[in-house]
Formats: sequence, structure tokens, C-alpha cells
Amino acid sequence: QNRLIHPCHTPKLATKFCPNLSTTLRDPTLAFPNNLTLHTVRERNPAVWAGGSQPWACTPMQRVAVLIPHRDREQHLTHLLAHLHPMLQRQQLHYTIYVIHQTGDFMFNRAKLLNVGFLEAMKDVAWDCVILHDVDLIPEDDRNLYLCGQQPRHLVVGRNFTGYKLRYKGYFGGVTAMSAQQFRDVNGVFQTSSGGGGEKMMSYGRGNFYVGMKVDRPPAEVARYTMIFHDRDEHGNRINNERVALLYRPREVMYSDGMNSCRYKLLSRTVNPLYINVTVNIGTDK
Ligand code: UD2
Ligand code: MN
Repeated sequence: QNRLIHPCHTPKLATKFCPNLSTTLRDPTLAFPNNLTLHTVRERNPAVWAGGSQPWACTPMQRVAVLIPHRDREQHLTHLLAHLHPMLQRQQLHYTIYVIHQTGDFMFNRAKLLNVGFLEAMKDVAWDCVILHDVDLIPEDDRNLYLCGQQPRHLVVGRNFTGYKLRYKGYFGGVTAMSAQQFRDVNGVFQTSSGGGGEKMMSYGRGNFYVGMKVDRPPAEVARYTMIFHDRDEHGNRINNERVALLYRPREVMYSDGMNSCRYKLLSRTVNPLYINVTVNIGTDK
């Protein structure tokens, strides 16, 4: 028995696959009340169990892990969970949300946390698809399906902050969907490009130029996000001035810097109703 599956769930009932487009989609309500608590989010999502859910009426084609790198953004996390859980249930997905929390106050390393998240999530279930998700981006349209495709998918075409326009063609930041196979093929995410945008271009470059992958995006009217306002965190996530140089590193680096070089100390792993929390010390080494 898989401990991530709700004990009342009887998969035998669901003999048919879920339709390509769920019939329960609707326009989500975008509200960000200051006093929202995890407790309230929990009450509003009674069917969520151990960080996720799966549909009762049908069997989805993919199992999806949502990986959220996190430190000191509790309020963002509450709002994200408040929006993601209802949407992912309406999309009739089999999913679990993982929050990968970096301890200490060394430079925040989003890329490395994503590699950790992938490795840790795979210990639970052989997920078919991983969604790499910023904590402050709220999807505005239910039709933006959190599923993987033949190519890596970039789910953010536009944000409220950028007038809902794609910033540049190679943009691959914010929220992306990669099949487990695609993620492994590119050895996860470059860790040395942490702290300032290198990795969002690098992982695109990795897939695009080295392994023959191209990036897909949903239509612009669907791939819309609200970014919750925040100041740039100079200490935690400074702009990496080397990022352009990093882009031109030789392709060999892909095989030496990434998931296979990811060393970390797992400090705790807790199964909460709304997410699985993985707390790690990733040290200073990149
Ligand atoms: C951009 C990208 C992001 C990533 C980053 C460079 C967009 C919309 N986002 O984010 O995907 O490429 O540049 O690394 O293009 N975080 C914390 N605590 C911190 C710092 C970061 O939890 O102290 C996490 C959190 O999930 C956050 C993400 O890292 O959403 C990206 O950091 P950011 O939101 O401070 O930076 P931003 O918006 O420039
Ligand atoms: Mn942000």
C-alpha cells in the first residue's frame, strides 16, 4: 500500500483513463487575503491527503510531483497552496506537492533544491512528471494543465508584472514541466548557476542544444500567472553577474554539474496534509 494514497481510495473503481481535458475546470478566484492560514487552506481542501490527491472517477495518464524550492516565503507558500490544490484537483491529476526547504543563511540555491526535490520525491513514487515551481507564481487559468509532454514545457508565457508577454524566446523560468526521463536526460539542473537567473536559461540551453529537446509552451491566453509582489532578495538570491559566461560553458559541464553532483544533508522529511516538507542543508558548495 502506497502511503501517499488516501486510505479510503479504492483504485479498483477507476477503470477508465481520465479525459484529456477534465470537465471540472473553471475560472479560479484570484484573491490573496493577508490573514489566510494553512489551517483554512486545509479546511477548504478536505480531499487532499499527504500533500496531494488523485481522482476517484478515472485514472490519470501521468503521476505528477510539484517541486517548490523554499526559504522564508511562508505567506507566498500559503497562497500558492490555496490556489494549486483546488486547481490540480479540478484538473483531475494524481499529484503530490513537495516543498524543499533550505536551512541556514548561505546563498539560496534554487537549482540545487530542485535536484534534491527530484531525488527525494522519487523515493516515494516513480513520478512520471515533475513541475518545477516558484513559490510566488499563481496560475490564473485552469486550462494550464500541470502535465508533461514530448518536450519540456514552460508553463509561464506571461505574468501580470510583464504585461502577460513572453520576455524572450529562451525564457524558461518560473514554472516548468519535465518528464522524469527528460529531467534525467539533462542531468537535472545546473547547480553552479544559482542565485540569479543563470539556471533558468541554462536548463533551457541544456535541453534545447544538447539533447535535441525543444521547449513547448501552452497558448498565451492560458499560460498566465500572477506573481505575488516581493522585493528582490539581495542577500538570499543575488543577481549572478557571471550568468552570461555560464551560458557558454562547454556541454561536458552538463554531465558533471547537476543531479549527479548533488550532495546534501537531509535534516527532516515530514508529511503534512498540504505538502511534503523536505528540509535540507545543502552547504555552501554549489
Ligand atoms: C526568477 C525566476 C525563477 C528563477 C530565478 C533565478 C521567474 C518568474 N522566476 O525568479 O524561476 O529562475 O529568477 O534563480 O522568471 N526563493 C525562496 N526564498 C528566497 C529566494 C528564492 O523561497 O529567499 C525561491 C522561491 O520559490 C522563489 C524562487 O526561489 O519564487 C525564485 O526566487 P525569486 O522569486 O526571489 O526570484 P525571481 O522572481 O527573480
Ligand atoms: Mn519571484
